[in-house]
Amino acid sequence: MTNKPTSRRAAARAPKHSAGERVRLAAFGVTVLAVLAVGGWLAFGDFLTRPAAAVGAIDIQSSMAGFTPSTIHVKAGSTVTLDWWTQDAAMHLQGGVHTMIAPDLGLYETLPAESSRTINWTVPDKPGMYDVYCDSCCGGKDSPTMHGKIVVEPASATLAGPALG
Ligand SMILES: [Cu+2]
Repeated sequence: MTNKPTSRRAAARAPKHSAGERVRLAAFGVTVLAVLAVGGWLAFGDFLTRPAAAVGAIDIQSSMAGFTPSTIHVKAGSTVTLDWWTQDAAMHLQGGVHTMIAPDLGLYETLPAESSRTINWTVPDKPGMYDVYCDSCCGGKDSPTMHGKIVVEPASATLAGPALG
């Protein structure tokens, strides 16, 4: 006398997805991929489309959010290369440009809409922390958002941030 309860129980336990469940699982997978793709594009879109910075240069973006990064470190007396770029359209910018103004450091530069430019700048031998601002968009000098900092380190110092010198 034989019975086979084991195989019957195994069959009952085996996962069996109905067609409806398979469609729901597939839809879930597609949704997850779509969310990841959109999130990735939002997070990294700028990196994919922006111009590549030259090796050793300081990459600076101007946008409606101000300068990115908002603080840079440079060495007193050194000559640094700033790779400055923006994706903003001219209609958002006074005179069609972003500006980079640091009166104490002798900086007064302009950047046309949707462009990039390289500035070779000899940092004055004046260690300290200086204000830099854009005066041609989003409220300009009066808007805290449009201000950044340039930290001029003594020539002998070890630089803390992204820097050159
Ligand atoms: Cu600006």
